[in-house]
Amino acid sequence: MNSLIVTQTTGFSMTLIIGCILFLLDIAFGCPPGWTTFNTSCYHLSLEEESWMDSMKMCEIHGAYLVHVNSASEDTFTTNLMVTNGAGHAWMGGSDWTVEGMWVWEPEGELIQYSNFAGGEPNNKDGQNCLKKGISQHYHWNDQDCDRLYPYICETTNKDGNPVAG
Ligand SMILES: [Ca+2]
Ligand SMILES: [Ca+2]
Repeated sequence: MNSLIVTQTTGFSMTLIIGCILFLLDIAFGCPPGWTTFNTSCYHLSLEEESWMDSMKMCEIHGAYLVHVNSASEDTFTTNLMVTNGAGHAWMGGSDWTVEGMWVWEPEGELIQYSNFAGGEPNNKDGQNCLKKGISQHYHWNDQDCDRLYPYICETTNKDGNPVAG
């Protein structure tokens, strides 16, 4: 009887250990299910339309942030992600809420270096403070009313910080 309990306990422990190893391997070598790898980050496009604020919150709930597009290649990647998934528009994590005309990546407030605004944008029309891109401006960037509802892209860093193939 005792040996049966020991065997069951050992079996359970082994299952737990193997489960932990697989979990750690997943963290070390790729993005979670439903997330796409690009360079050192994982991305998730949500087709559920939310305000900029709720998009930000949903990303944070999932341990991520509303996407920071820091380069032309990341810009192209995120546009392709939108086109592939049929999202005509998407929120990004930029805003000029704090200082009008000073665009930063939220929530840290890092100044936006690379940008790809459409001609005539950002125009702050009726007080637009939130960053999006969409098909109507050929996926160039635009400042928009933060309460508008759009799909959105969350980004989180790959836990090992290294590019992952595939
Ligand atoms: Ca503005
Ligand atoms: Ca605008």
